[in-house]
Amino acid sequence: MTARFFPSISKLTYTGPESRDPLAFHWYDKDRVVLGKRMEDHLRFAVAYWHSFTWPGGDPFGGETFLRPWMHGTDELALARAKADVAFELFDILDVPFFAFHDRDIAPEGKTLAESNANVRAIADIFAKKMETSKTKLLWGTANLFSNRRFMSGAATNPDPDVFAYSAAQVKNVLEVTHELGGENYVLWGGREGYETLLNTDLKRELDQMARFLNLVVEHKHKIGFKGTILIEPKPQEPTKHQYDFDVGTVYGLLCRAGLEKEVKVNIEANHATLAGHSFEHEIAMAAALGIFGSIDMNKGDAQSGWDTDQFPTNVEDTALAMYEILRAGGYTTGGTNFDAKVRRQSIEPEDLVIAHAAAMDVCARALLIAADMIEDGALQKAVDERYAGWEVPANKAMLAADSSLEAIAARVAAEGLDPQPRSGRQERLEALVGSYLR
Ligand code: XLS
Ligand code: NI
Ligand code: NI
Repeated sequence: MTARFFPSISKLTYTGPESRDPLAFHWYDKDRVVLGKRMEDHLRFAVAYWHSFTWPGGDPFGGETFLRPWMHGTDELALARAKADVAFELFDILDVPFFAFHDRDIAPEGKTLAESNANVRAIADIFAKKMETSKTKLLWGTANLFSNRRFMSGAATNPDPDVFAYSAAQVKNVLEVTHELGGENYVLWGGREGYETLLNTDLKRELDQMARFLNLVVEHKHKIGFKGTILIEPKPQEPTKHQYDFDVGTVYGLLCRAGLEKEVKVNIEANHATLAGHSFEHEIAMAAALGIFGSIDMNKGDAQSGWDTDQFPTNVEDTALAMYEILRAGGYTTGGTNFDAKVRRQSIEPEDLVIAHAAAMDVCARALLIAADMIEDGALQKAVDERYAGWEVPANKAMLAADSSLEAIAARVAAEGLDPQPRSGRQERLEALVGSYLR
């Protein structure tokens, strides 16, 4: 393969909203200060290794379309090294601060776990070397516990204890590699942690296995001194019919059951929210309300198809509503905006990969500016504050205190002759207000 995969494309720069050059930023102006913070530090963009460098462009009806040079050859480790070169070339062109990977994205699977782990380490060493001079850091690492056929009945929730053990050993390796590379988070996405049919499933046993597995991961995190955040990525189904980490609310229940609601947070993916029957902003707001908001997998689904199409975001209004919730949650700490998104299988040119990311970064940047306006103007928050103002009255607040009782409350209703009068929820007025920030 050629020394460079994107020979005619140099580092993208900000050219302003007037320019129509697709190989430039029109809204993402990384040093622009928004609400007291640089745009780059707000958005913390990451490129996903799997979609951009490992996925060959197949679909259920046909195979590879991309014919990437690093996917063809016999020396698998040499190909993985070539892939790493291309990855850092793209990171540099996009000027992104982060990337994310699964162990199986970056290095070939060996004949034994020891061999596979050694392959992962060999490529991680190459990453470490590249990261000495590159600005791009690791947002998160994760173990692929779903592709190999050994995981067909789950990883931590497999009926076979040997698979539980194998999964634990694999996570140990990737967690350690993530730590050594200075990763800011470690992700667990349980694609096969669920069931196909209840007829062959011991639900309680599988939930217990999952809870213990999560605790093992957290215990090891502390043992090795990893300061990053452990994140669970909710998804309702696909590949399994039902996944235990269905949505943010369900994950919170699992965490409480495992005693980990203060230890583990969530990585929320837009397309997964849609599949669960929620809006993206609902999932973010729910996570914030429960104190488990961590990071974002940014993408979008297709309104007409009910699966995880992982498209790059293009809708500014939807993204602005998500950004508004992220800002209300206080923004990211260790999290970031990871493009868990892939170009369509007909987009076979190298520049398609660059343009997809650049355009998506612009959508997010524009959305951030709109969301910042919403925050700064304060009219939305004011409307919410007014709606709940009654709860600031001491006698009302007292109803929520531990020493209140149904008798006391009932006595007060009788004594004061309370007769609640409904007030408008003013939804259209607030939607119009949101429209005004989009102008
Ligand atoms: C799949 C998930 C996956 C996770 C990482 O639907 O989004 O890509 O982000 O395992
Ligand atoms: Ni994802
Ligand atoms: Ni996904």
